[in-house]
Formats: sequence, structure tokens, C-alpha cells
Amino acid sequence: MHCKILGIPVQDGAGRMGCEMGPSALRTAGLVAALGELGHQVTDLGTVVPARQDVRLHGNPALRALPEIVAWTAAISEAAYEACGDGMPIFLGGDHSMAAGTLSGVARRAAETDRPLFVLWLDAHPDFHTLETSTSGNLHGVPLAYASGQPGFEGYFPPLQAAIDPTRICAMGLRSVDPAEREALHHAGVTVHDMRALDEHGLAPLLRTFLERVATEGGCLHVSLDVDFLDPAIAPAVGTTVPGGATFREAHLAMEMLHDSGLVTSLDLVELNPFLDERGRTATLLVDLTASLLGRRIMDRPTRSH
Ligand code: DIR
Ligand code: MN
Ligand code: MN
Ligand code: MN
Repeated sequence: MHCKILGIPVQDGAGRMGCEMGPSALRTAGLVAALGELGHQVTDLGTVVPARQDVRLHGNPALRALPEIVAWTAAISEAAYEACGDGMPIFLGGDHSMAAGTLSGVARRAAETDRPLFVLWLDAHPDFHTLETSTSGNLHGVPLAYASGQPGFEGYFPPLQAAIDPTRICAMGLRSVDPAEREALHHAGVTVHDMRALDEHGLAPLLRTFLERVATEGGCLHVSLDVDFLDPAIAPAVGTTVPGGATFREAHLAMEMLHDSGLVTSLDLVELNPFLDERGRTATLLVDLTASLLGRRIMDRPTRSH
């Protein structure tokens, strides 16, 4: 596999600063070497730079950094479109607002092929607010709504060249959903497996069912992994920790199943805030999870005891 990594140091979409250091921390934690050791060719495409855009004021006074995020989204979408189509782009965030760009760029590329695009959203939050419904004003709360063509982004965010069909989105690990998001998710037909569902049924059968559907429909799959999908006890370096997240093995199992499926065509690693980390442990965990997604197996691994 040809892995293409792209740094996206956006932090204005999150409630606190620090995600701009995410790409550096992931590189420092050894992402390139980990993928190289698995036999993959790795190209570092460098860093996205936001393009200035004029944006009019929005009626929701809570919104923060709208012009900045619109500028990022335009640049990220273009870069994501260019990076995908062959090989496996890995987008290093950056807060989750960057997925407005990665999803829209990946969707535009997928629309040129005959493969429908599916999205696996691994997150404590659905990030399914519109510009109207966001109460925090933090734009990392909107990317999935934008990229799946929910109303109210027109005239502010870049026009979508291809919207993702919300019924092809599966969100897993949710445990912090605002009322407006709950309504909108249901109305749009997004598949939601919240933490209760993972507890009750186990992650594997739920994920297997989704992957079988992607395979049956001949689809390709974008995976968006928010650090707060993971339990804060193992992944503390995120601005919006929510207790009761995925365990170490649940997360690795998801990545191992994704690898075995052979369906994943692009990946976001988002919301890592190295300023909140304990000696890089969250960055290291993200690198290890990415390695599992790219084929690292327990039985092949050199023994480690700590
Ligand atoms: C929260 C989303 N519902 C908000 N928080 C996120 O601010 O609207 N945290 N996305 O990661
Ligand atoms: Mn998120
Ligand atoms: Mn989240
Ligand atoms: Mn909210």
C-alpha cells in the first residue's frame, strides 16, 4: 500500500488550543516508521495551509472562527481530493472541523468512480450540528452534517461537489449527543451504534454487519477516528474527554477488522491535543492503532512487556 500522510494543523474548530501540534506529535511518535516496518511505501505530502476566504457574518452569535474554518475547509478539501484515488491518504489533525474538508474532498473523488462512499465515524460525538443548531459555537461539532448535505451551510461553507449519503454513514462510540443532533441523525438515517450498543452487543458484530454492507455494495470506506472515541483513561490528550469510551482492545479490534476487510481507502486521525498528553502516550496509541489498520497483527509483533 502507498500511504500518503498529510498534516492538517487546524485548531480553531475546537474549544481550546493545541490541536495544531497534532501532526507533529503523530510524526514524532513514529507514524512513518511504523507504516514502513509493515512494508508500506510512505510519502509525507507535508502540511495544508488555509486559503483566505471572504465569509459573511452568520446569524448564530455563538459561532466561533467561522471565516478561519471556511478557509481551512476549502484548502483541505482540495488537498484531500488530490491525495486520494490511489493509495491510502492518512489525514493528521488537527481538530475534527478538518473532516469538513477531508470528507468533501474524498466524496468528490469517489463520485468520479462507480464506488459509493461509506463513512465510519468513531467518536464520542456525532459532530452533526448545523451552523444554526450549534450552541458551543465550536465548528468541530459540524463536519459530518456539512459533508452529508444537511441544510444551512450554503453561502458560508464551500459548495459541496458531492454530498455523502447519510444512510451510508455509521457512527460508533457515541456518548455525548446534543438534542438537535439526535433529531437530525435520526431524520437523516445515519446508523448509530452508541456506547450502550457496543456494551450490549460487542463491537465486532456491529462493525462486521456494516463492513459486509460496504462490501456488498462495492463501496469504498473513509474512517474518521476522533481521539475521544477512546476511553480517556487510555487516551487523555483530547480537549473533550467523555468517560466510558472504547477500550484498548475494542479500538485495536476495530482497526484489525478494518484491515482484514480491505475496504478502507482513507483515514482521519483527529482531535489529538499533545499539550494535554502524558509523555506522548495518546500519540503513540494512535500510531499503534493506525498500524493495526494497516496490517500489524498481534502474532507478528515483537514481545513487549510494559
Ligand atoms: C459538541 C461537540 N456537541 C459541540 N463536541 C465535540 O461542541 O457542539 N467534541 N465535537 O469533540
Ligand atoms: Mn469529533
Ligand atoms: Mn469527539
Ligand atoms: Mn453542541
